[in-house]
Amino acid sequence: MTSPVPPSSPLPAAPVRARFTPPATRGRRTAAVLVSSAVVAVIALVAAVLATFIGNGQSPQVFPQVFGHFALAAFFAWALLSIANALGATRVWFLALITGLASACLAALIATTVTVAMTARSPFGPQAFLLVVGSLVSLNLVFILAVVIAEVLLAPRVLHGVMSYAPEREPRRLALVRIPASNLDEAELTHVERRPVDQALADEQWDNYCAALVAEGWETVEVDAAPDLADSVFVEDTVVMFDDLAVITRPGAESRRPEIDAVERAVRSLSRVSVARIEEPGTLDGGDVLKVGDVVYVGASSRTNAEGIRQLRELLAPHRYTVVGVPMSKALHLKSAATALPDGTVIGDPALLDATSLFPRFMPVPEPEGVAVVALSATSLLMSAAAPQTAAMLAGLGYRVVTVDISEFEKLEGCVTCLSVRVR
Ligand code: CIR
Repeated sequence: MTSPVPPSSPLPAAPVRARFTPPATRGRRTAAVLVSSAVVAVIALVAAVLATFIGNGQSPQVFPQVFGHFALAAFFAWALLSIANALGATRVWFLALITGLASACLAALIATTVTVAMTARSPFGPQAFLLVVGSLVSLNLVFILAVVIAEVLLAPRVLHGVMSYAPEREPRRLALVRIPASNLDEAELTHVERRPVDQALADEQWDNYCAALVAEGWETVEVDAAPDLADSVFVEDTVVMFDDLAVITRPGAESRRPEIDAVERAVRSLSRVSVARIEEPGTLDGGDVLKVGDVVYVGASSRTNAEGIRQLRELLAPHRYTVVGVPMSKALHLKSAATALPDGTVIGDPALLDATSLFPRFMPVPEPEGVAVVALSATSLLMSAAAPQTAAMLAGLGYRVVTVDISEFEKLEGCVTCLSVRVR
């Protein structure tokens, strides 16, 4: 976890894209074509056998006689429709109608020719020919009509259904992290005095932080290292995840803007993620974004401006989230002052918040370092070892509390939340 990776190269600005749908693979398309044709063929087989059974006074002897014939016709119809559907016959109804009709007639003719060849005394005479052709409007009529109707009405739906079928999979729990830079002493400071940082200890603390995530079932995904971007370890500020949507931020501190390119590359490497960006003149730090269920609280801080909040609101409008602006004048970020428990209760330091009344359920914590918790699951929390009273308080509320020492990052105004981004 501590190996240096080459610095990032710039990426072109990406337009806002709609929710990502993975393109259907060739295998999936082939399966969809075969299944949709098979559905049509089976429906026609059943309809034709039933119609013949009813038309012959519901005599059970009819079944063995006609089943073989219609099974053969259905097989040929399936083969012909598979070719037609693979070529796009189901895209428009009249194409489906024409190909359905042609395939059904051809399949019926072939099957009837085979049946006649096996049963008639002179299978290749004019009488046999008339019998075969005439079957299109007699014996095979229901079969042909059933193929046409099913090909027009059902095949496109089945095809689309198979193509877009996505079985529920156990979601992977991914967390983006970024190895500390080698110039931590040059990190931005806003509300605290500069104190020397022990670089080796910081590296060790970061390793332990990542190990704590892994131990709790999170898979860490490392963003390419940026050894000379002092604040790059605080990866939370550069991207915010909303289900499958990754919003690449535009950090409020100029020195932090070069951090985002490698972060964008990392999120683009994840499957099923679409990417949007906060654009100039908007600024937004991920540390100002607190998600509580469907509500997204966004701190209007020295790092996040009104335009940044407006853009985020616009990006999230088509999704299930509501953006609530929170005035922030006493702390670096909203999440430097408040975070949320898995049950949605916001915990924080009232002295650092302009207004606690914005949160429907708010609970003050006894230590400033205790305001930040990372919800590892519905029942467990990660928090700073510097807030033992808060840890005890939250354990008393039934949470399993995992603590990590992040003293070197706290010297840089960082907290447990800002060292990772959970992809959720
Ligand atoms: C900064 O001022 O940007 C960093 N020194 C600290 C960022 C901490 N990020 C966060 O709490 N989300």
